Amino acid sequence: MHRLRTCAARLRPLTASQAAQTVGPQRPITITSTGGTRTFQPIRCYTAPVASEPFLNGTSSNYVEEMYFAWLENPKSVHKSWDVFFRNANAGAPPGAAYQSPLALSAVPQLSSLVAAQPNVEKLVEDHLAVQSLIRAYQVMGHHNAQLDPLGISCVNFDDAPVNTGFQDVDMDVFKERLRILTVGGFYGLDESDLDKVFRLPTTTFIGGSESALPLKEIIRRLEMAYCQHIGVEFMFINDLEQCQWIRQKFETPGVMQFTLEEKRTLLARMVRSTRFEEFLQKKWSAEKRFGLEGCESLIPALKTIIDKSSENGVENVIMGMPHRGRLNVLANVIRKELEQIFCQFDSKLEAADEGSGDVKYHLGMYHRRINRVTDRNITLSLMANPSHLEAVDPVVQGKTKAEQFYCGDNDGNRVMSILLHGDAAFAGQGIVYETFHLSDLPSYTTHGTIHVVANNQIGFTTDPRMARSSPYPTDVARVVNAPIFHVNADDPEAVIYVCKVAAEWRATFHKDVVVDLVCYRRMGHNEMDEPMFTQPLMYKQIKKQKPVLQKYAEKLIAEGAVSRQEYEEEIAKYDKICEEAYNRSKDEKILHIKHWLDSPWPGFFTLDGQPKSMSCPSTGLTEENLNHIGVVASSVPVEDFTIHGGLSRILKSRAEMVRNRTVDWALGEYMAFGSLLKEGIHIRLSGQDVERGTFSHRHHVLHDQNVDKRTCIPMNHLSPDQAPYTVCNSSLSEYGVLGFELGFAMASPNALILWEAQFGDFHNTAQCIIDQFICPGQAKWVRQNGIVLLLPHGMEGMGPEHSSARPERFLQMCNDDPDVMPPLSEDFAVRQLYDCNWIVVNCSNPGNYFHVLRRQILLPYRKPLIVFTPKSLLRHPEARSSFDEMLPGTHFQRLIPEEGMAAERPEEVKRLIFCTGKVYYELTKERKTRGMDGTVAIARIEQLSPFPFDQVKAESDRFANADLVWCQEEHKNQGYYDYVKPRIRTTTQRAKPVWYAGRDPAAAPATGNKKAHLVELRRFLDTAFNLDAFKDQQ
Ligand SMILES: Cc1ncc(C[n+]2csc(CCOP(=O)(O)OP(=O)(O)O)c2C)c(N)n1
Repeated sequence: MHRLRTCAARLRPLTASQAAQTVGPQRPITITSTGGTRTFQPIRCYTAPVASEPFLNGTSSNYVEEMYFAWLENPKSVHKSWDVFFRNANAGAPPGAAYQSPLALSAVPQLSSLVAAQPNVEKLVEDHLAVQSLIRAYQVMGHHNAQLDPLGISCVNFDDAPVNTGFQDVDMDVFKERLRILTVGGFYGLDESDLDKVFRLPTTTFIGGSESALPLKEIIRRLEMAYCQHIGVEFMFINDLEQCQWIRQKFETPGVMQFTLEEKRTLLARMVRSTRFEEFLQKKWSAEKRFGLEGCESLIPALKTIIDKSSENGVENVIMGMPHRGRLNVLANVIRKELEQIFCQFDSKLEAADEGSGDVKYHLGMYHRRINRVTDRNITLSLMANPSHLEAVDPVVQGKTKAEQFYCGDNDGNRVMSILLHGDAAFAGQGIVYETFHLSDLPSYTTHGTIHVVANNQIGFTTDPRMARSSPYPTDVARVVNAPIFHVNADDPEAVIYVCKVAAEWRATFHKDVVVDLVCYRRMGHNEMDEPMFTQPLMYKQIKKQKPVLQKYAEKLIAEGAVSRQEYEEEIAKYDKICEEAYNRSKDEKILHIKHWLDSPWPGFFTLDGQPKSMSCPSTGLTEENLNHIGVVASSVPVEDFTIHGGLSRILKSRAEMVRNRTVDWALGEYMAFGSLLKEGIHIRLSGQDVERGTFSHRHHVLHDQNVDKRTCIPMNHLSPDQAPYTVCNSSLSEYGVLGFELGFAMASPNALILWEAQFGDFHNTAQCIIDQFICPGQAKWVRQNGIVLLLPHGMEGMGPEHSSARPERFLQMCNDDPDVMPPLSEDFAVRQLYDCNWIVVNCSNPGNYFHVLRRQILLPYRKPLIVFTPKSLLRHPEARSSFDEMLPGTHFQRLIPEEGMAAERPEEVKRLIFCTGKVYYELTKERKTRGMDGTVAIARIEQLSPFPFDQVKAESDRFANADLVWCQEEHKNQGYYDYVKPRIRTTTQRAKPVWYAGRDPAAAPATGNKKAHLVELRRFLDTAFNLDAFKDQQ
């Protein structure tokens, strides 16, 4: 079989794309229509294919392949000219020499015995090849000629002589013109005289239905019907024959787009709801922004069809993400949020309940479980809350979907799925779309197929597509993952719901992404207050003439007799009444509750009022036995006949040694935290670039058999039979996408520890949007807690401006604790303070404290994001170790590690108290020792930077009452922690003492690229830190 494929492949001519030699820029083309003049970029045009045989071209390959397979089975089953050709090719004839025309055959003595020519066979073969090519041309390029634009002013083919589309009676001139466009100039030798000839249909088409041969005229008509009406199917780039065949069957089979009366009436009713909802809002709140759906009303039946069909296929949970456009309509008519809850969002007089700062109405999320009326099955629908930042929610939806699949054991995505909606400009422009697509087929990130729906209103705010993208369609990004793209004219609701059905079936069949491109228009401006005529005057003149789609569809059904005018009007009146009644009820609402807009409830985690069940955190320590057990697993290979790398054996041995000595290094401390939580039934997922081994080769959570390819072992999953599963996964090289994904994963359940590790801390800035828009303010905007953990390697180690700083200043600047107010101290101060903060920022100086903070993350009675600045050189620093004693029952995370050395013995004699955080502590203690200042300088480590340990900092400065106060950091003065800690330390002393600075000078870059300069800077700030006169002249 393999040989057969290779041989066929050798015979196959190059495809157009393989043969492409130049992709030359072309002049933009101007199209004039009744609606005005628009200019478009031309599509990329490839040069003519280079065939390996003179008569072969890119589109005849399937035919030749079929012939070849038939010949292999029985050489007599094909025409003799093919027989000769295949024999010669198999005998190794070079390209161009294998084919012998019948005349030449007789002239070549050594082949003369093989065949004798038949006069018209060559023409017959050529004509069949031409028909085959024609069919293929429609399959490949037909979408360029489909009538996709409801306004009729755009033409994706960008040709200045657009052909009439949808012709049914074949006019040879039109046909030639069509072929010229479809085949980039080729005409295949077919002529008018061929139109009535009957041709056998290849197996790569379904236009014949039950017939295997058709007259050319009918072939063309059927191809036109399948590919050049209101649906443009873009799929021939998919490199899977079965998938291509599946799509061909769905769109080519005659009569495939039939709807029952019932379906048409349901569709009309859905169009009524979609249209009248916007009209109702416009009538009641004409001066309010709502980003209405006018011009793309068929989005609502589109989504409902996808959901119905998916529910029919067994899906029980649909997670959706979408931008502003039509969001309220989707909430009302797809998710079925109570209308009064939506309407009261428009009431500016309503007071907000004090649950956070809230968000505008077209960003809020929603969760709803209900019965799907079409399938009569339960379905849970959620729309994720999102920020204004377009497409940022995409990976979040995927992560949440993956988590829901994980928790219900849905390994193939049969029960849980995601739908992502996009605007055309954002889909083409935002890189996160690409990052999200690239997660779609990765084992630890796949959600087994997402259905993407693009509300392609052919404009982005004020920008035309020709300025918004360099690709013909806004959807081209989907081609990278071989997702089929169904373009559809949104003014044809039946075509829309047909492609949506096919999209849902595609997902259910292949578990891969698919795109529905709803080509529509935007009746109003970008929002209802906006004037579109400033920038798109001709387009909007056309839009003003455009009959609304509901009206068009209703007239069609009335003309067909599917509904009467009276029934249609009753349907409208019925929905208007529903809206009016809800509007009246909405006036009874007195308070706006954001919690009504929760997209991810955590049943059972909070009290019924949504409060934490306690305000305390138990000890995060473990028994000696438990520590030992996890330590043993961490230093062993729990499967038999598994050969690990020699270097790793040494690492495991040294771990075993540490366990015997009752100590942990960084990696082992992390192991203890993860292992114990897993044993307590908490799922752990650690994701990021190269996290399995660890960027710094310290972790080694996945062992690789050195003798068997791809054989791996995760010891953490061998802890105990009833443990929770551990997922550790190397991610794609993405920060924005992967962090968004993990954030979404963490939303699904509070009973899991989800960690994202940046390769180096500074790389988090390519995911800044997820941090700024979701992690930092998520709870305040959407009353939604999240316990995600960010591990950000950080430290000035002479590695240059990059790879050094995780930018602590940025995280700290976004903390919501007040620098100037000393919070009231109480017994549960530490837990309360954590409850009130927007996120927790820590820099642990030893593995024991890291262990505790990870465990605390789960043992707290609520969830907050945790930002951990993690070390690099400390991973192997001999002093950065912790004893089991610091991790036993009764021990806790230390927010501040006070001075415990010689200075603590006579605190009154201490002249200086240095506060610091993280790795610089080790540099300070070394320097202090060298200078013999252990008794005069105290050093306290602030391990939890935010919320700031006001109480413990105060206790420490009170203890060393005669000392001056210094903040020492290795970062530059305008970076790091200084600006954050200084006012807070001053608050603890009631501003009685100044807080001096010892650290690097202000700088633009986070670190120098020069190792020597790095060391000089270090020396300088250490000198300052220990020079007791350093600040005298500043006093
Ligand atoms: C990341 C980001 N950049 C810019 C904006 C500002 N903005 C809001 S809507 C919009 C146009 C979006 O166009 P499109 O994606 O086609 O959706 P439409 O509004 O046309 O439905 C822009 C630029 C934004 N919200 N997000």
